[in-house]
Amino acid sequence: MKVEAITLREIQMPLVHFFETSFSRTHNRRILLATADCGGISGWGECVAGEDPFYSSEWVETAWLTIKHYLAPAVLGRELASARDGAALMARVRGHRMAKAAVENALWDAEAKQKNVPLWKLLGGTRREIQCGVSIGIQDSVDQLLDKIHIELAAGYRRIKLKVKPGWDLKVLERVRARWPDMVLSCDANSAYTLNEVEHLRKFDQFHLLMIEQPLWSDDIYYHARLQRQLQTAICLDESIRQARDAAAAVETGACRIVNIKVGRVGGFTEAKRVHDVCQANNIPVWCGGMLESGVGRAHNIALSTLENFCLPGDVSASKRYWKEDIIEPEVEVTPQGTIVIGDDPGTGYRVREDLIEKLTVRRETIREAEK
Ligand code: OSB
Ligand code: MG
Repeated sequence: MKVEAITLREIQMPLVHFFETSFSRTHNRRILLATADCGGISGWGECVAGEDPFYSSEWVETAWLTIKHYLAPAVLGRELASARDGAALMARVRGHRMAKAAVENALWDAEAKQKNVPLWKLLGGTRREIQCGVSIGIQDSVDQLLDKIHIELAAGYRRIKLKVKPGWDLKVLERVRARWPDMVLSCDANSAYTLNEVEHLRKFDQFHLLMIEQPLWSDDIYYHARLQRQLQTAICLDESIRQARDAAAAVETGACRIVNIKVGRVGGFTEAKRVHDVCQANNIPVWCGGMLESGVGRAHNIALSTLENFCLPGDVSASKRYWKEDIIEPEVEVTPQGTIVIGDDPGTGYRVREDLIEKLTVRRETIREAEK
């Protein structure tokens, strides 16, 4: 597989409903898509970097420049035996994992198409149906939140995750639990607390949450281990796990009992598989996180979720929860039982709607070997 060109596109898509976390509120997504042209086949990848460097240090502009100046030149013109080789060629660049994942995942997509196999099989997946949960952002009122939860439970979703922050936490959880005492519920703080708030965080235990995601600093493992010893609720790490070595350190120190795997956060499918394997070897269940992806990234998350140790419902939900019209066909649909059924079609099993992408594109650039 020879990589002849990498094309970057920025598309803009308004969310059906704003999404608010402890760090920001998003109404409109700027999404960077990367395509890798390899011998007449185009593989697609999505960069999950945000509009701002608030979830992590990466954002759309750094990803664009890093791919253009370093990552695309590292793989262009090279004869790759597999997408995994692409990851190795880009390894010299430190960090910039979301940018790397966009390119590497485009190569995996191309490889699956070239070999005429489903991407999920190429990744080593086994599941034929995956379990879905939803992540519900901070709302303007608790009543609005309760309405949203009601809608998602009626749609069949198997786990509700609520975004929390100081001032939108215990009182909200109390009202939610009062109405649904038994539903599978978790929360995600996106690093909104510190160790000064241990007593406060201990109060979360009364709500019997499946987990509390990333309560402390986004780059921390050690203090999460201290916190985990003082909580009954399982800690799940998201931001802190950037590579398999972090997962190993988290396991060794007892910093979490569950891991959220986001393929963009860890730099691509190759590292995501390694994180999965480290967790599996240590009996740590994992689930697939989301970054408000368009259909391209969503389809990749679905493929990843078929790996064996993805045994908890992921933040992988239907296209229509985010978009009026998604850029893949068919759109991602969730069964009334809250699952996504995995097909046998080659590649992701979803066709990329290039006509629609063309209309949504605000900038585009193709990088070729000659321009190295
Ligand atoms: O922490 O999981 C997170 C969205 C943007 C940034 C960070 C996170 C999220 C979500 C949304 O929780 C998950 C989804 O795509 O539905
Ligand atoms: Mg999270």
